[in-house]
Amino acid sequence: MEFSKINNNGNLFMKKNNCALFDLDGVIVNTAKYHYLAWKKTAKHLGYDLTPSDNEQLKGISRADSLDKIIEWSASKVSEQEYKDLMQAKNNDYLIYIESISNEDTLAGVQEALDFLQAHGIKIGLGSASKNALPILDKLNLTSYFQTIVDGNHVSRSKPDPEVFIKGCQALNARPEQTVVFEDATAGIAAAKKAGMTAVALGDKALFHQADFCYPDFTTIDAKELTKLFSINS
Ligand code: B16
Ligand code: MG
Repeated sequence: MEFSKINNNGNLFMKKNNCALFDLDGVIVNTAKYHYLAWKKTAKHLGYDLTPSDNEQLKGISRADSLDKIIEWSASKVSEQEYKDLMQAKNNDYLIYIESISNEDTLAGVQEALDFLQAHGIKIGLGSASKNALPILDKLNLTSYFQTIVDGNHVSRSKPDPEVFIKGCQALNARPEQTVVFEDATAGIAAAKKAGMTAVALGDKALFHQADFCYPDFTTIDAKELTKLFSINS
């Protein structure tokens, strides 16, 4: 998004977006489906049938916050030890699902977008709730695009708290109002807006009331759209 501002000297100047923060699960790679399958098993263990609509509320939030919600929905009582075991079991199941992912699993259009942004000098960072973000990026062979990686190991508050995006923006020495966030979760869009950033949603428009822009996926965010989003001179 391009902003026109009058500076202290009364001159007109243009502010361009120069920083891109990417969510991981559901934006770069469809690991969201594996989180869903693993949580569905946890929920079943607690006697609850997790639905796709429940799952929308789990997207983008931390592992512990996700388990808390499932325990609440299933009206279960779990001991401290059982809680730890459920967390571990879910992650073990998830790790099995993602074991065989490779560069071919990168969602269509993502690598082209990363190439375009990199070629145009846009700072690129990752802002993910996942504690498994780094091994996933490595498997996709995308790690080198990211000048900073902020993930679930670096934050104490889960999306919709803006912490993950604020940290990413700071690490890149960028300004929130010049940062564009790509997200697939309503919690992530809320976090981006709280951080004062431009929020771009990937998915069904009906889900994202707070987003500044919404696209079905990265195949529709081509060079022309990126040029607009970052006000790049072509
Ligand atoms: P992990 P994102 C999030 O990643 C997922 O959307 C969410 O479903 C998951 O619970 C969370 O990471 C924690 O993941 O269990 O791997 O630490 O969308 O913020 O990239
Ligand atoms: Mg996501």
